[in-house]
Amino acid sequence: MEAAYGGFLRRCAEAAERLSSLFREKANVLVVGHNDADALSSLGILCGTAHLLDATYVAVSVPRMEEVFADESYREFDAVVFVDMGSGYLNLIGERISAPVLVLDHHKPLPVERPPNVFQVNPHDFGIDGSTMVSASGVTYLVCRNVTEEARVYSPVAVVGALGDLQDKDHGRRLVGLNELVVREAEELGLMRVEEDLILYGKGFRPIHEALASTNSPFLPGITGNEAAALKLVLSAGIEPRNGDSWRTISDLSPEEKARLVEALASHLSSVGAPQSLMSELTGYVYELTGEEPGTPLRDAREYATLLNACGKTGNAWIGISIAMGSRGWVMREAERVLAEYRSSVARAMEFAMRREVREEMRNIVVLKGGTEIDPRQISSVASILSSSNLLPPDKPLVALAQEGGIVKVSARASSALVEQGLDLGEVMRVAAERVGGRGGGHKMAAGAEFPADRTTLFLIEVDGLVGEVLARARAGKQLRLV
Ligand SMILES: [Mn+2]
Repeated sequence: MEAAYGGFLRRCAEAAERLSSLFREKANVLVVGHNDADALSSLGILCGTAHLLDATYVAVSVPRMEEVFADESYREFDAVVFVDMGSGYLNLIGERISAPVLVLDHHKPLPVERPPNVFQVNPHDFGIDGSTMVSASGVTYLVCRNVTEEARVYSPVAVVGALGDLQDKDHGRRLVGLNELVVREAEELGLMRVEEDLILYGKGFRPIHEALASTNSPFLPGITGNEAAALKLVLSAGIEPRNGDSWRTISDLSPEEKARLVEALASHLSSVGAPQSLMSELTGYVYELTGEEPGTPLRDAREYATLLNACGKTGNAWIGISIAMGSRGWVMREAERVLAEYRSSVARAMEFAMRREVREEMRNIVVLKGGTEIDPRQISSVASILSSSNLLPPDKPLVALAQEGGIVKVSARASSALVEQGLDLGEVMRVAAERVGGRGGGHKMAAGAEFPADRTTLFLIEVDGLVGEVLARARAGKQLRLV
């Protein structure tokens, strides 16, 4: 398998050499990342490796690139490493930073000349799809394991980042490509076990009905967010929810009980008109971190990702980075508190998003108008959850908006069917945002943008037009590039 990725892995080794010499020389290194689970995993792996080498570094997590350049403090460092960001900003980085820069990213790079001081590691440069084959945490891991063998302990954290970026798009929600290579290394080290099982949130530590009601990915109509309905479903499946004084968890169920639960869920979902495809998302590959305490959110890689995301999206990135580096104890207790608060605030945002009147259907897109009711830091979670529900027309991408101050933050999602027809939301967001004086970009299926709030209508018209144009031409059988 390694052979197929030879060029890319050699690039990782080259980046590792640069990183090791910076670390060995005790250079003052600034490490910058985004604030989602993949970014915090990447920051954790990189800082953990720096820590192993007793290197000097400062890590920051920022919601957007512009914040890095909001003041001049980045100039005080001997080198800058960007993780999970940077490939879309090579121009800006080259203009502003004169020190050596390392970019470890999986977003599609801009087709621009590479500034001489920037060394980029990006799977797209090697024909490897960065939206399904490897995330930033995987890239960072594949670099760091060349810096020191000891960094291999972070292989499970790399898997967490990939799942945080929803890269489990293969049949059975399996990770493939370079992600699979990392999974295999984690298994060989005895740090991970992969099994096919139910994929429900908190299945190892929550009461069964609570696990069902807290499952957001996929969104289960009538069950997600409704514990009473979930309990009714458990009872209707003939499953005893309690064992004496304590609640049973999904992990406690026998295979036969699990099968009954699946059957009850399937018949519930078909009775509410949910698509059959939903069931196939409920079972699949489960990535278990065997070195973690059973019954904690860190034991399951998808739940671990949710915890990191909660830290990043609530201004508590440092907690997530520390967890990913390996801190436990009181840091873990803080993380669990942040997670609980985050889940209830996302639940409130979802309740708002579910109201029909906040969604508007345009010719080619569906718009969710979050206004100031939805925290811009949570708009991407809300968009992900909503796009996995069956409430939206499958043939139109979702464009979710939230506003803070004079800035609107956008998170857009498209189905894989639309992507197969040629839609590239990252490209659409980039072009539309630039036309209204903002910035955008991302992946084909999931992308984002930001722009001044008074341009909202204009932006939506641009997006609607671009999506319509791409789909019409793709449907006519032609391949084209925007702009
Ligand atoms: Mn990422």
